[in-house]
Amino acid sequence: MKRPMTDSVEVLNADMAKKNLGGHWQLGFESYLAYPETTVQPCLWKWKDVYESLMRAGEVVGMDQAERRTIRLLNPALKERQATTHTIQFSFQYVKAGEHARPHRHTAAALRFILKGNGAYTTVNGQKCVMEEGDLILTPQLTWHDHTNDSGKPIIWLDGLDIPLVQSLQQLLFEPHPQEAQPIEKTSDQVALLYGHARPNAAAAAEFFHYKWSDTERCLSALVKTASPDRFDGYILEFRNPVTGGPTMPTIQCALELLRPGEETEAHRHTSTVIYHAFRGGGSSYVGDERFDWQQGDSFVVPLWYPHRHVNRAASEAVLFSMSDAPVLKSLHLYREEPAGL
Ligand code: GTQ
Ligand code: FE2
Repeated sequence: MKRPMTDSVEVLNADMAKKNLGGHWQLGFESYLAYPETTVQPCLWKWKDVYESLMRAGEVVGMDQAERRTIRLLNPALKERQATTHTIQFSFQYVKAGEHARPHRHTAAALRFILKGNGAYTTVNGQKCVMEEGDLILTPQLTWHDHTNDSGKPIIWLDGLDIPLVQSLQQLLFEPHPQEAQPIEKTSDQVALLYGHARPNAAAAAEFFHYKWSDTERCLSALVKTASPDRFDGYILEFRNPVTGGPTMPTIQCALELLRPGEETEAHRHTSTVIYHAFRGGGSSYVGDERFDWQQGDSFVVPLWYPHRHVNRAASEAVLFSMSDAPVLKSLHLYREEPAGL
């Protein structure tokens, strides 16, 4: 090919652009940072605002109008993507007495943590999981799930889904179930018995979906009595897969952090992004330059690499539920953490 008589970087760049080519020299030096940078913003959502919107949705949004009556927390920096963080979508779901949310499945993995109400149930692959406050129920990728509220009372839970991650991998699929409700084959109480210290080999075919608050609470109070807190996270309990000992799900790690009265954690930062929800009590979290004062029902985001620490100045214990994308970072060998001044 003929080169122009007076070639230059500018002429070359312009000619390459016409052929879908680009030179490394066209990148700015801003792409050479010694630390990870995120567009996700620290953000706090107050329960009062969420609850008011949920109650209004209960009046104006029928189950025939929406596959699910959920309200999503939208990160102000991710308005286009309509997501809470770049990896996780956090929502609240409200199911009134007598309502049923029809069965479906999707490649996005989901989890529910029950906040208010009890006695309704989620059916996961034919397994009936009756919900109590503080229970964690998983619907891993492509498991069928529908929600039935025959408890006579309304119920509210939080949903966590890896939708933004699965979407960025261009793998988001959805399929409705052919029936109005899944036939029930067994209960999560029956299945739980198969995952004890004595267990059949069949337990390896993981169908453990239900962590009950009664078990979690016992574990938490034993932890406080027998161990010392983590310097960065207070008393922390991770919800592990009982078969593999690995993360809650391949893309999301769920945990509880308990802060005793007067507890102040030290600041650290990590390459995972965390969404917190105040399940019990209140406190303050310092995230970068922000200070979030939270009460029961509030939620907030700690974006990756932001230094953060938590304080409980109240006279009672505070318990934070958290969801993080750490398993993704770890499996890609991108997880790092370090103490940080704040
Ligand atoms: O309950 O099945 O928050 O499919 C988003 C998508 C909940 C659910 C959400 C869902 C669900
Ligand atoms: Fe779903």
